[in-house]
Amino acid sequence: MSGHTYLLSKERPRFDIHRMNQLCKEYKGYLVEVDTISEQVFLRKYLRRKGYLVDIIYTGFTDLGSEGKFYHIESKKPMPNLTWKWWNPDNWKNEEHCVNLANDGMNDLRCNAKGRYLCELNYELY
Ligand SMILES: [Ca+2]
Ligand SMILES: [Ca+2]
Repeated sequence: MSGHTYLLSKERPRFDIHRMNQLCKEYKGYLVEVDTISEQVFLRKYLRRKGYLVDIIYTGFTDLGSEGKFYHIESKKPMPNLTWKWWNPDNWKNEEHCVNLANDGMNDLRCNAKGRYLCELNYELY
């Protein structure tokens, strides 16, 4: 969205929400906090156009410590009403506490899969 910059990791390391959020902070950002459905649609279209949606793309949302109640790891604000993937969040095997942005909606998944992660900066880089 305007006034914001998004940085997608080149690598697909094993995810660790605290570590990756820390890496985003090195750019004065945080793991992406999708605020509205229009931001979700914007990001989905952008990532799909670039061919990145074949990968897992982790966001900053989690329900660690509050099963079923998703919040943002940095702002601690509740996750807004975004479009979820069909049948999700399903907390599959009671192991899914992080959230990735997929083509067919947000999905909860385990917090240690290998994937990309998206940082959001509250300013324009270019
Ligand atoms: Ca969960
Ligand atoms: Ca799921």
